[in-house]
Amino acid sequence: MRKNIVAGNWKMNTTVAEGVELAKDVRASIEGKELKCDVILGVPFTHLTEVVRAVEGSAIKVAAENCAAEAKGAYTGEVSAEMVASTGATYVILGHSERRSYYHETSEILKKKVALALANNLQPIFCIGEVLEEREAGKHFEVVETQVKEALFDLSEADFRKIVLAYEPVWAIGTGKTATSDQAQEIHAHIRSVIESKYGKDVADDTTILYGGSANGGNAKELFGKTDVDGGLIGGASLAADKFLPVIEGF
Ligand code: 3PY
Repeated sequence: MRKNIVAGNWKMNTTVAEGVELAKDVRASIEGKELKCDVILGVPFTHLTEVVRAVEGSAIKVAAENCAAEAKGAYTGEVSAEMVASTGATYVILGHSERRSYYHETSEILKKKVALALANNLQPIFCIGEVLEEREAGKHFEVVETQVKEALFDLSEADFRKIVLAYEPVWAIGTGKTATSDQAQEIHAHIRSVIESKYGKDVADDTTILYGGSANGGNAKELFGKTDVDGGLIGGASLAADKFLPVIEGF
């Protein structure tokens, strides 16, 4: 069954103490409310254990923002999927455009990360999206299609069903620009049709596809109102409970 999800992506923000406070504030803000979506907090590695503890017993789930492409060993500074899972986190954000562009993460690397995440019972929130020049050249459909096919289409149907996709147009990340809800709908529908071509209609219908890129309390309702937009991966607006709550309530 397709789920609605609102996931925060804290990126490289907050100390551990600040992150725990933020997690507690988000928890308090949703307590007793009937939510129409699952809520996930994507937090830095250093925060995972403490944030998992802070949200224990609530409906909130925790995600890492990345994991290593190797299982274990001499990879100084890396954090494996197994380590992430051992904190109690249940999701991992993979392939965010900041990772693809600043850390040169290719589809080949991401494929390994996805496999390790799944092997450790972590659900990938897999990000795809085009840069401005690609959109202006009318290549956005082709770009996201290639990103999905290259990294995910070797998965079995059972494993593909564990993937949450997040469409994040790179030109809308940290720029204050958001895709219009019609632009989001058009490309989400395309992504769903690409999934259908490989895994069939049931899987395509059941796949959660989030929108990301300057989504906030002001535009969430409009975006989430579209048939193929199943929630959001939220950057800046996830860094304060009073800004995140209106997004969570955007359904
Ligand atoms: C943004 O909202 O800017 C994001 O990058 C979310 O991942």
